[in-house]
Amino acid sequence: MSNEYGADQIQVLEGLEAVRKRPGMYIGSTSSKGLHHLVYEIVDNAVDEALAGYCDTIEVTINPDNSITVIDNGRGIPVGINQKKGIPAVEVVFTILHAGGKFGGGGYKVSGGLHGVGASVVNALSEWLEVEICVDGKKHFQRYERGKVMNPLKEIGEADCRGTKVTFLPDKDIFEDTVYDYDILKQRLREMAFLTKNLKIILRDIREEEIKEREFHYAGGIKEYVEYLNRHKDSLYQDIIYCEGQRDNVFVEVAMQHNSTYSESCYSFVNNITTPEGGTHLAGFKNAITKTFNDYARSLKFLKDNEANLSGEDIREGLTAIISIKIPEPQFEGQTKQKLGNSEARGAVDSVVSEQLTYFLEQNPAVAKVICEKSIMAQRARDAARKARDLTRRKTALEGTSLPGKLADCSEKDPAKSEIYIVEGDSAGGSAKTARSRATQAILPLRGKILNVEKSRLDKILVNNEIKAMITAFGTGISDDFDISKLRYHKIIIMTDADVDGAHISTLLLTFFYRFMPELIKQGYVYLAQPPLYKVEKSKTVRYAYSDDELNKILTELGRDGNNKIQRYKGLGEMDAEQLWETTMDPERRVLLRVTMDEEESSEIDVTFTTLMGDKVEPRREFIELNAKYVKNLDI
Ligand code: 28F
Repeated sequence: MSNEYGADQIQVLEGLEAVRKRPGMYIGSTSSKGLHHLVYEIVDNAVDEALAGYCDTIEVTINPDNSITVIDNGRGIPVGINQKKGIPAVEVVFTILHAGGKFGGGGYKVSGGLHGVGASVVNALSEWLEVEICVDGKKHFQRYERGKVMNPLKEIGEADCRGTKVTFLPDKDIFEDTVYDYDILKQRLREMAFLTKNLKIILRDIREEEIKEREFHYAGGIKEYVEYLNRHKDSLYQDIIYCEGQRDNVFVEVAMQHNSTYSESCYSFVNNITTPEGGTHLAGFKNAITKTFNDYARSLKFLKDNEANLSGEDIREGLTAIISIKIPEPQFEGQTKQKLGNSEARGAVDSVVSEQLTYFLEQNPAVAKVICEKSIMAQRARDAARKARDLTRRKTALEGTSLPGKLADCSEKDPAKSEIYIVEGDSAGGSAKTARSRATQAILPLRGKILNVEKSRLDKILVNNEIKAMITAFGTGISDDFDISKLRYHKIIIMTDADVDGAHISTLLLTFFYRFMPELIKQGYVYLAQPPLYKVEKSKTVRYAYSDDELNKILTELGRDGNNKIQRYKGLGEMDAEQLWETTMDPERRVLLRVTMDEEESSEIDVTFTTLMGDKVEPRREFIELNAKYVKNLDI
């Protein structure tokens, strides 16, 4: 290494050494999430170049050694000497920790939208990183190892195009696991492509002989995103309502469309980063649509003078929307730093949406009428639901919290030590009641079909007996009344048959939790029991298999002669109480799958549930057949 690098190098090393010492501070975690984050950091820089208007294609390749190559066709990172540091600008980008690259508790970058932020962090956490820049007909190259410069930037030949290519191998000393997941990258890159219209992102996986490749390119941007999110739902009208504009240095883009379901799916983004907790931009959007639709409904007499205003919830019933803003200096607030705080964002979104939505409604009276009518229906249902709820509240006030009759409660009163099994069918419920450990395990049998909450409004949901039983048993209440501190069991275990119907019932239950008690899932209180598929008997030995693979393994172990008796369990009902205890309920021996959700991926979970539960029969069947994948999507 040449001498002139010496002085700078010391300072540089100090910076990147800090990243290696406390990687979590910079990329959130060193789990799989952090590993994938490295790719997003590099791709972000290429996307910034696209947003600046100089690049239209980004290629991401997962190489056979699990290194990643990202290529863009932008201007190329500048190679000239940076005046302040006295080294090439590209070396500054990769070796000096930029002030902007800070992470809050939730793992979100709080950047000023600067080019190159994050590249040095990726470099610090890579065994090696190589950058190739094509600019002015020349190709330049530099290699780093664990953040250290291995050679002065050098020219390595001619170039007939422009752009930046970065290849890096995540450091095995830093990351728990260094194997990339194609589907995770696919998800995020698709989202990035939706959020940046006209940008083409190609993902390629060349690890296996059979190469995987996807191209994401959406001329319609977030309009196409809304179309995609509604793809398995029945939309109430053809058009996607779209607003775009700039106020106070805030660039605002909104796309929305109503569907025939009763739930709301609004996703907000700031500088292409999702904000699961919303913030000022989302508040501005909600305010704008509430005001605009009420004004419109009044002026066209959909709402009479003596009738109350539509609430925001009424208008957003069945609404899918993407709110995407670009802002120079985003400020994030709240415990997890996921909530946008900039007040100018509220005004900007409100103003752009109010103005353009008013115009749209005037131009499209048929669409406007459909939305007003749907909102008025929602308003009536909400009134009815409130009355039903008041009634149940009054009842509980009078009777105390009377638990449902079907519930066989446990004697333990400490929620942390208590669990409740939600069991499909009366007969299995009976076995479970006999089998259980009374002290800590409560059993709630559910009769027949569970109401599909995707297809029902709140008023209908609240009078459904199975749902009422669950709400009272859990003790938490639902929606706005939900209070996690009142939860009576810290394990809610769904136990259904290991077949397609059982999977369907589990999904109906999960959908209900997800829509009305999402905290149960977010805080990890919901589990799926795993009943065995087979019982294998050989003389005195009894073994249970939970998958076909396991069955094969057991048969091999026991010897594949004619003396194995194999029983296939078609349902929980075929097991007696003792077998049920041994295989599925005994805390010492059972396997439970915890249901979790990643807030950043909530738009995908949403699709998972609607695909299964919505009105369109075909995608549902397809989905149930792909059950294994569904489990994976839910990250169980
Ligand atoms: C594969 C990853 O990182 N692409 C990038 C550029 C372009 C410029 C730039 C990047 C200037 C001084 C910071 C070029 N020409 N892909 C990428 N493309 N960074 S990163 O500038 C970096 C700043 O230091 C660029 C004129 N202005 C900017």
